[in-house]
Amino acid sequence: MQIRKVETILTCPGRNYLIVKITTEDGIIGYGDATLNGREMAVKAALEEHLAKYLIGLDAGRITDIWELVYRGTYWRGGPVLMTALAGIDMALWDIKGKRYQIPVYQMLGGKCRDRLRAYYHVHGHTREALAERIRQRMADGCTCFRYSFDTKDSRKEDQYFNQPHQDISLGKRIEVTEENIKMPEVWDTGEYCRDLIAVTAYLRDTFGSKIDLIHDSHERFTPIQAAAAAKRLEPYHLMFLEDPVEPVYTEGLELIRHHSVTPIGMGELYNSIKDCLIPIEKHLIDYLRIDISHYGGITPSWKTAVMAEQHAVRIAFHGPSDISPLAHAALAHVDFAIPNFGIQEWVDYNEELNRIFHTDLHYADGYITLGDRPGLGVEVDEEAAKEYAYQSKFLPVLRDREGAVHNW
Ligand code: KDG
Ligand code: MG
Repeated sequence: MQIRKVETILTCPGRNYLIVKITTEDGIIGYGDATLNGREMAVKAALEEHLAKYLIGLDAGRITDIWELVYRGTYWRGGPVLMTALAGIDMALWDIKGKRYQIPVYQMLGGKCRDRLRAYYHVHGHTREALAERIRQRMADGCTCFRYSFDTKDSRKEDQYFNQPHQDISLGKRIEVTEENIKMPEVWDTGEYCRDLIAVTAYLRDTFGSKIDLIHDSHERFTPIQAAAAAKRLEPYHLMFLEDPVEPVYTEGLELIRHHSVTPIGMGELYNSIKDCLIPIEKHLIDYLRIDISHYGGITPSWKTAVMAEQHAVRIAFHGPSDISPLAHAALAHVDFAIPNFGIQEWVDYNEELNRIFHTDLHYADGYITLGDRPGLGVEVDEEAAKEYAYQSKFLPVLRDREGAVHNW
């Protein structure tokens, strides 16, 4: 199982995805996801120019040793670019090991703890009625948990509202923009947002009662005291969790939120290492850990962190948006199935192009995800199809407040 080749595949079936492909001397191929949206070329260069040569000739089965080698053996460590590159390598090695021994990754992590994973979808509405309608449509497919977002009443009055290149209204997501739109302003006003957040949440609870669970993502846009106030005011509406209320550096801010409110807290898509979540987990400042398997170094550290979180009654709700590839969704699902403290899984629909490239062993139906028993990650990658979708240079949009100052993303 000596590593012969480490390659990357960059493809854009709608969004850009970076795949790591590792081939062993005996011809086993493993794939991993190394997608970091808006920074694809930086990760690609880290892999091809700086990391690949360390791996050639090593035993692909020594996953932990290779993880340590790349993480701290090569000195520069941490941060989203390097941890995403490492995640791609790590996932590809788990894929190789599973294929070598003909077992799925979840079997190597102790086997399944559950038969299916409860999933949630994003829903967005430019009015609260439109939001409720979107939820009803999804409920018809069996989904019972929603991460809701909305446009503030005031932002709807702004001229550029219906021409927002940075917002995919149907997906309810801020998305990458092309170069010509890079300077287009996206205005943010925390006061308006906070006022509307409480009103929209009350409306949804009133409309749907306890038939659905609700998650709201604040995307680190609050200061700690603003977050504490919002969490307190949201208490009557029983969120499953309030996501990323503050920036990861404000660990004490999480204490402040806890001090004032019992609204459950989810955190983690910006964490890059176990050290980032150590205190939040140990002090039980969070209830759901939302690390991103592709930006956190892969399966190896995510699984270790999940085990640690279990000791503190923190549940895992991996970040699972459309800006990481189905390879990442497969990797996180293998971990989800193998841990007792699984919470819930963020889920997305794949477009036709994506389905042409990635053939996963994951199946969504009636609000739940199931996983088959193909070896490794269980994802077949059609490299010829991937070549048909050339990389497109795209940029993350920027938020500015009403004075024109940069605001948290
Ligand atoms: O590119 C950033 C996205 O991954 C992020 O905005 C999605 O916050 C997100 C979520 O919870 O899915
Ligand atoms: Mg989020």
